[in-house]
Amino acid sequence: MTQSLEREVTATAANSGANATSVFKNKQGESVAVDPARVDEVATAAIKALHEVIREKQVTYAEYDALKSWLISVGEDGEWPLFLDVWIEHVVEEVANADREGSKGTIEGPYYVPGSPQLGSEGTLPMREDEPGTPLDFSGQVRAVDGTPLANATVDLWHADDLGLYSQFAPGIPEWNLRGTFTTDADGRFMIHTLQPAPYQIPTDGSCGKLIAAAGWHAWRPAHLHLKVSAPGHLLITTQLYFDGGEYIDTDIADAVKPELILRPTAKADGMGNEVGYDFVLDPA
Ligand code: MBD
Ligand code: FE
Repeated sequence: MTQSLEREVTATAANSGANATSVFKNKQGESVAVDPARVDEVATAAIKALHEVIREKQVTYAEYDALKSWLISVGEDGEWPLFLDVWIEHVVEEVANADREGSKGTIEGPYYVPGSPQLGSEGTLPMREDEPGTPLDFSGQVRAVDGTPLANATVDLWHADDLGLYSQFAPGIPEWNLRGTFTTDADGRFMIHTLQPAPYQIPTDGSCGKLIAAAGWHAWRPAHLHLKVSAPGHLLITTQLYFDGGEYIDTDIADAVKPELILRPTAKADGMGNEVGYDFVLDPA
């Protein structure tokens, strides 16, 4: 068996689901108190919306039982983070960031881990010696909405490898592979050396994969870079950047592509891969 086939086999839904669940639990800590009136309002509306679907689609008992088994398996596979981030999060992001003037955000997804290696204003993401992919020089400037460059801003970047796998969520990949934290220089600038990622396929062997297959959908997200950009006194922006003309760019299963987030890399003059620039504008806190 080739190395890549072996990795595809061992990168199971249960494996990445369990990791995504524990990463989320760490982030969440103790659950926050929520106003009962707000729970009543939102939970009542959500349950009512489902009732409407059942009436409109004339859902049968067989279908209700199929839903029940599927929901049970989403929990058993640890795929609640994946399910929610693929099909629900983009609307939460839309509502949360509707009033921002700065750069567009988009969903975080289930695979962010805080605390990646600090690499200064210019550096190379940690990667294996034989890491496959086209080199990409990704540079830019972080600014306030009034145009002031923001020195000491943080640019936290993470992305999948050439097989679409994320370190810490698939076995056999070094801990911080393709994850790093950069700090802008006195002019608000950064320069990141990495590789162009490949499209990402939702694990097909878990309950999310079963839903996708049962519905006849495709299971793919276009190739993307994930970023969190922040600076003191400004709102943190969680976003993703995509590649012009890339596969699935118009049919992202997670519905998280926006026209403002599409990069157009060009070949470097020295023939050493591609380069692209992208600036981030942060709203005041
Ligand atoms: C991903 O890589 C991702 O970014 C999202 C949003 C969901 C699943 C996998
Ligand atoms: Fe992703």
